[in-house]
Amino acid sequence: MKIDQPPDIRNFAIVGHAASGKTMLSEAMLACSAVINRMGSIPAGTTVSDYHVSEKDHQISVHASLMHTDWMDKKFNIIDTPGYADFISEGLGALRVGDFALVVVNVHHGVAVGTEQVWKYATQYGIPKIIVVNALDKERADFEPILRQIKSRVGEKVFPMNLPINPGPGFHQVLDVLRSEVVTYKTDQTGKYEEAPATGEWKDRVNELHRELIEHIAESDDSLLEKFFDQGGLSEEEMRGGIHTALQKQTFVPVFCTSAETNVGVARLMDFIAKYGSSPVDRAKVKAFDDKGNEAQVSLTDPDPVLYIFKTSAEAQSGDLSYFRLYSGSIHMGQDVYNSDRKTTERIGQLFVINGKNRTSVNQLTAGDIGAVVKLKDTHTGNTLCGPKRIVRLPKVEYPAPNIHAALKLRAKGEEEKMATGLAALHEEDPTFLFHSDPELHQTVISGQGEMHLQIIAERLKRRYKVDFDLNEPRVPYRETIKGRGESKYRHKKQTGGAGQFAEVWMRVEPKPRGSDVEFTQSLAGQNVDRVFVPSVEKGVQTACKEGVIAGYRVVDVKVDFYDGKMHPVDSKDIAFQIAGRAAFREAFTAAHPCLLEPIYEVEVRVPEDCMGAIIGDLSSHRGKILGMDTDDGMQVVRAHIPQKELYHYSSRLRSLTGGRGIHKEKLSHYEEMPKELEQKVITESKKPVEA
Ligand SMILES: Nc1nc2c(ncn2[C@@H]2O[C@H](COP(=O)(O)OP(=O)(O)OP(=O)(O)O)[C@@H](O)[C@H]2O)c(=O)[nH]1
Ligand SMILES: [Mg+2]
Repeated sequence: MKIDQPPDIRNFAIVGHAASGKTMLSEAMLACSAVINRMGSIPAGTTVSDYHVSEKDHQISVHASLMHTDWMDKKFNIIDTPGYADFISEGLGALRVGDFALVVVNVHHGVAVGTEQVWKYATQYGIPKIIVVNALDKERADFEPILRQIKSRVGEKVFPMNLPINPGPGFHQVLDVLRSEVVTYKTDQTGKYEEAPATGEWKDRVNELHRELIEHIAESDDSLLEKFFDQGGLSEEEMRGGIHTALQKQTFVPVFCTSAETNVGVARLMDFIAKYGSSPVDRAKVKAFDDKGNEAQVSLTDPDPVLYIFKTSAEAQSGDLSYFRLYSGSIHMGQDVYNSDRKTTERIGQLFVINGKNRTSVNQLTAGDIGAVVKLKDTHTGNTLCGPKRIVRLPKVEYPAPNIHAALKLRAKGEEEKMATGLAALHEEDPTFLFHSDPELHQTVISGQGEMHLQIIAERLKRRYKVDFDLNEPRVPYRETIKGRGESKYRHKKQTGGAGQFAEVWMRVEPKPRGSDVEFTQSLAGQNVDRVFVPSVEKGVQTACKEGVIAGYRVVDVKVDFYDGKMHPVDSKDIAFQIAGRAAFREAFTAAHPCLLEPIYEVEVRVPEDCMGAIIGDLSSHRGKILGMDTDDGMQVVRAHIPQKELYHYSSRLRSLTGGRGIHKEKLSHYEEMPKELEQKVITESKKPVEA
């Protein structure tokens, strides 16, 4: 078996805005390199990458897919990622293990929010980017305005490595700037081409661009500049070394133009990746932590294996897989490794290289490579596996917090366990999908990155785990409190049949400041009540507070004082004082001007300038209070307080108000008294009988 050495490996993530053509681009790469005989299509659901049911149904990518192929003696590990912001976790995992990012921009969409997002993440991970402007075969495809737009966003260092000669329907010719050639592609999706020297105006254009390119790469190599002036031009050979370094330093960002659908321009892009693209050697040392949590380094040449698990997939028929990248050493079946996050030892099972749903078993993989292993029992996405001799942990991907929530209500009783198993497995597969069961409000809340995310998760739960349910608006955890003082003298007496019960509890309640919960005190003076009953009364009060008094919500911010009462020498007992304590509290509470509090969230909304009016209007009309505004990285940032009730589906509202360009973060801030008419609605609602 051929072992791929680190300099011969190209690990890259294909990222970009939704529907920019990433999946078709990966498909075209596989066709060029004859992994597949002919290209599949998105409408027919036949691409290698989008093989999951949800991807075929919705005609979008939902999962990151791993593919691999050979090109010019280099092994390409291609990770095609979804463009929808809802599935960002998949792209983050891919960028985490890629050595560079291929950022696809659709000529019709231009640079969009999705593009900016992935750009930011790739920058955070410190990997170079190569831009692909795709769909040049489309009606009215115009390359120059897009190039200008990219330059205005990214900077003048953006440089076209090829130019479309005949953009629009029938597009099949590009000017190869490096080689001064006109490349004519076949339009039968094979990606085959012929080349001829550029002449006339194209020749002039190439010379002009060479000069520009030299300037970009001269930062890494002065001698090139001299040669260029001596010879009046440079060969591809002469530029080669400089390009690789300039790409690493991102003193220039190459741009390619393609039509992924017709496989035009893709082969030469692959040539470029093989010759100049980053290899694991370019990131030979990565940051890690040792077993004491101190910073350490993992080097490509270290003998012990270090693997990062960037994805876990559950495949209905063929079993679960953990996808990993090896940062050092090698790995083979049967090898024992240590999971430094879980602190357990695991034995590596069958190893695979992957093309979409197809797996090819391999004996061994070595440093720099990407593959998959049959899921280990206690190894999860984000974990590091290492050799037992040197324990290290690689930094995990930080996923964005969820921005949408729904309550999951089972249609049939008895499916709770199936549901719990399903939810846990789905979370394992997708760390941005969260769930929790809320005993206070008797609901299971699922949370994710957008409406589409929750929809796809719900479909998967139904299909795979056969549970039937509805998704509803989650119940809001209101709170009950009081605005004034109240008193009660409650007598509990039961003397019919069996042992009697007697207890009398005198109680005072008064408000406490927000966020201070319930404080129970006793100030009994004489001997009217034995002190052994104080805990009983307290228990009764706690029960009442948990159950709520006016609308069934937990009581907070109240001081309760048990100051006197009466007892009976025989009939007074624990249970009697619990009952009296509970009832006395309810009475005193009711007399003390009770009211409801609602949870208020602090939101941070990031939107482009031109959306500010709409965003602020929307927040105000949903009882939001603006706390402040700021600019950051060309975006407007609005901070506001808004009741939780009004946040339901806010992420969808924000997307539609901003054309998908806005994002928000939310966190619970505090509780506040709510408007009277809304309070009344909640109280009335709570009196309705609970549905079976
Ligand atoms: N005309 C034309 N259509 C294209 C091209 N590339 C992709 N498409 C079409 O555009 C649509 C989206 O393509 P995909 O490859 O699924 O795009 P994607 O970026 O992978 O989309 P997501 O993964 O869902 O974000 C599909 O209908 C493709 O057939 C292209 O170069 N030219
Ligand atoms: Mg896709």
